[in-house]
Amino acid sequence: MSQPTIESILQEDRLFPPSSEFSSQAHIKSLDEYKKLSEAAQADPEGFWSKLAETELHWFEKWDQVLDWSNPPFAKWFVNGKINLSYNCIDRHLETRSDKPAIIWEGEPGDARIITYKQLHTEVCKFANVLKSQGVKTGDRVGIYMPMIPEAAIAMLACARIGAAHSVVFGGFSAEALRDRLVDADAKVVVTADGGWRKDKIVPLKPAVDAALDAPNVPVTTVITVKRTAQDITMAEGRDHWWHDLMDAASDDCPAPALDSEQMLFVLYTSGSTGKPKGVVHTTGGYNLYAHMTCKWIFDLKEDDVYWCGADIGWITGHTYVVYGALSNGATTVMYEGAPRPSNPGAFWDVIEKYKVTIFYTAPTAIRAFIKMGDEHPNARDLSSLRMLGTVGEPINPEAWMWYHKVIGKEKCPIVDTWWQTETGGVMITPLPGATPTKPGSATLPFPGIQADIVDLEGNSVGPNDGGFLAVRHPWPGMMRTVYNNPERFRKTYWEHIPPKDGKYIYFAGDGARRDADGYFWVMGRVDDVINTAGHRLGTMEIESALVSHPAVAEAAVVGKPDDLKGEEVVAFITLEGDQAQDDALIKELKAHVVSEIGAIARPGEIRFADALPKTRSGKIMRRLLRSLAAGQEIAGDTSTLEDRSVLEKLRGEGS
Ligand code: 6R9
Repeated sequence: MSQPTIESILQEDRLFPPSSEFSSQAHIKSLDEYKKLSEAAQADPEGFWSKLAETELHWFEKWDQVLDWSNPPFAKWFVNGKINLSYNCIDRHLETRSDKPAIIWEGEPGDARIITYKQLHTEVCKFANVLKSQGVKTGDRVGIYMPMIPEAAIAMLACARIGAAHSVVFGGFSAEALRDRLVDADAKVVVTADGGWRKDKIVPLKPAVDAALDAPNVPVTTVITVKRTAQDITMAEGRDHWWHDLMDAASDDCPAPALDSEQMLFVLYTSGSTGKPKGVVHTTGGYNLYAHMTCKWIFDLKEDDVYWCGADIGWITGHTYVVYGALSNGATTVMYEGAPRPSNPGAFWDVIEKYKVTIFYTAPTAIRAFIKMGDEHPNARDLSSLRMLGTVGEPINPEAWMWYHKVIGKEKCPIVDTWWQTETGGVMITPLPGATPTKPGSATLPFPGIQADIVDLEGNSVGPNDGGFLAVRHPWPGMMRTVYNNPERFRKTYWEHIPPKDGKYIYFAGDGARRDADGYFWVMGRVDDVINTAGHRLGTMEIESALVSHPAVAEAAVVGKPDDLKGEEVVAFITLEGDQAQDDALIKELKAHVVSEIGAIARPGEIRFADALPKTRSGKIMRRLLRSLAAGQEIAGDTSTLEDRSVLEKLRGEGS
């Protein structure tokens, strides 16, 4: 096992065509069919998407214009169309699927619930009425800070139903991180739970909400709490309500209103290379279509599938592929609260066996952890229900791909390695399982309608096998619309690294990639100061700000270091104020400080003390050098811009 090294990916030349058995039953049955679709979409993108919007979704009123790109980079899709995402995910299925399981939920302690489409309709209507009774209106923002329980999906769908934008904050984020996001999104209401179960322990969520709200600038006036773990919590009179009390009193009559296609659907925060996390804004109609089509074709969704996307709803993958894409297609989606843990390392395989899961979608970091835990766990379960597999979140190393293929897929399940981002709304580069021959480590080809390319900084396409920047040349319905309250940041981050040429705007994804002679994309990882650790995106700046907010720290520089399990691990180089003792106690304290500022996902694996950090003459920290040092590599490349070479000598001495 090794982390995704460029060497192992460059040596990869195996090809795995889909079986004829799989292809013959698939939505898209051959590479030829894929190519025809892609060519049609390339020739007339608007025609391609509008035809699908018409046939695949319910609209209360049709649009006047498919795409308004007159004010780039601000796109509008299905202009003046009227739609309701919750209607498309629930109401329209009631006639034919009312008793079909919409959500199969398994709690970590072994409790379980199956919620049919009819029941989901009742719950979502009631909670939409609860939100209204708390003063939530179309256009307002609602914070959601919850474990993986059905109420999380119900809360999201209820917001979508009334046109309030949700802002889901991953339950692993700290109170501080939650506060930042609630303030930025200007949320009035927060939906939470007393706690959630993870690795046999209670994650205390409501206490974190209390701490987050304990500041004068937080706009939240109402907290709604689901009772999940039943430990003692405090309830603030007037502000805090139990979910079950409000639900008991709520009517289940809440017809879905016709909302504008561009109604803000959600704000989801994600890390970038500068400043605080940015609120990625998605809107209703285009996102609905993109989530629906990608979920349908990439997972080859059929009526009888039991589909399990293992992501947490705190991430975009949970939004698009646990909730919206799956339900819009009328599928049965599995939600699992827990994680593999010492008391049950085979927890995931139990879920697959118990519910006869047919489609399983997870992250390479999880696959590498499964490999480490041992083949005996999957081998002891009946996984024969599986018919296809997927991965997302980071490049998958061919070794992990082969293990997934053999040990989980028994060499019969196509694997889709899906490249995409919070910003893109849905998958952008991916195999279609019945059509695309796969190569371990490659996300293969763009989804039909996606004009992905690899370019230099002038926006010119680079040649086969040349490295470059992953970019998209034409808008797509699932694209983010802006950064919440910060349109300039949207423009700068995504549309100006490659300057528009002749009025043509190119979306800059922030990833480096190459394309081989077959046109297959090989994504190499971020080209900016974003660390991808265990499939989670973290900005180096965010962690650095957390570190320097500790009184002992003068300066901090954070880099990623290759890691077998997580892909990358956080390594921090710091200089201290005054004559602080450089000892283990301080290291422990600083790690805990980062956890309380951001969350456990950001805990540095390593903190190294330095007398000074390597800087250019203009004062910029040379992270490239620190990355090499952290990885234990020789310093390659130019160091002539380094202001003080002795800094490097010293760091090298300490690092070895
Ligand atoms: C969906 C999601 C996005 C970043 C992206 C890239 C990395 C995601 C990948 C992949 C290689 C894949 N990434 N999928 N890299 N192959 N199949 O993960 O969204 O959390 O916003 O992260 O993740 O670096 O730019 P998000």
